[in-house]
Amino acid sequence: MASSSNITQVLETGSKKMSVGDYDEIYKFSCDLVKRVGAEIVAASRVREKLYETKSSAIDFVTETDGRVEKLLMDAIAKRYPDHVLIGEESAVEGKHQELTDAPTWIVDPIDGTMNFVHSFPCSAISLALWANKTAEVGLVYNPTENKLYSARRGGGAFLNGDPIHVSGTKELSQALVMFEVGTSRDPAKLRCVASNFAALHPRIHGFRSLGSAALDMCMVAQGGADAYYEYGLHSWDMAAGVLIVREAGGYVCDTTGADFDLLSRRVLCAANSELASQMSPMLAHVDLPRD
Ligand code: LIP
Repeated sequence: MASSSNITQVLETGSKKMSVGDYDEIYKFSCDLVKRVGAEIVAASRVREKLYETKSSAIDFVTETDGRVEKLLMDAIAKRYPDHVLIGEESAVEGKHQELTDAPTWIVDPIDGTMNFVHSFPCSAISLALWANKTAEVGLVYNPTENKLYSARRGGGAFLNGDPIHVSGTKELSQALVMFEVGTSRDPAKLRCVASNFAALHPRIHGFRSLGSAALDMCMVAQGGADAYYEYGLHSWDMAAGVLIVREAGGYVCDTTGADFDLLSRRVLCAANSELASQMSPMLAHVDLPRD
């Protein structure tokens, strides 16, 4: 796992100075927390028929487990770091909108891949990230049913269950395995964008894959199992940890237009390298979505 003994290095954040030692502690705390709370998801997964409600669309699901896991994560973080800001998927849905500021901010998705969780398709993950000064410092994506913990610290590399991971070396789009998601919206403009991008890319790549979890798709790029991933319609909590894991695995993260990545923009393009991203972005059709 990443660590640093240089506890004298001090980094400015919005509300207080954070040392590398602080981030070491946060990293360890976060790894322990997702492992502990992930057991709740495993236990709930054993129930075959799961109750769910819908949120933004008829295929955007939330379960009692999403809310309970988010509360367990948020309560533990608030107890340990009472002056840090919290942004959570389910809290946001309840109307607790939280701006991203320079302050140390935890961004929490209790179950990324809720549709998978409802269907017992074993690709769901807790996504937990700490951002400070609008920069990702710590990112964890934990698939508890498969006991896979992807983790990264800024400048410290990316890991799967403690072993270093790296993106693939694929630079040619014609050789690429590309991940994408249809997403949880049935908005016609969004679906036209998804269909158009599929049609544009499909004849030019090796193939498409989808895991049904944005966070796990990004981790698959980070570990070199896929070469790129793009999606429209995401939220900050889907991407906050995964983008750091991709970058720390040596990958490239940008906006789907090729511009700088913006966590609140609802879209992302991750690739094994900038060469691959620059072949993809001109081919993608875009859709305007309200910012987070
Ligand atoms: C969902 C992702 C899914 C993606 C959706 C959404 P949720 O997150 O897992 O892969 O296509 O845009 O972000 O709602 O399950 O946390």
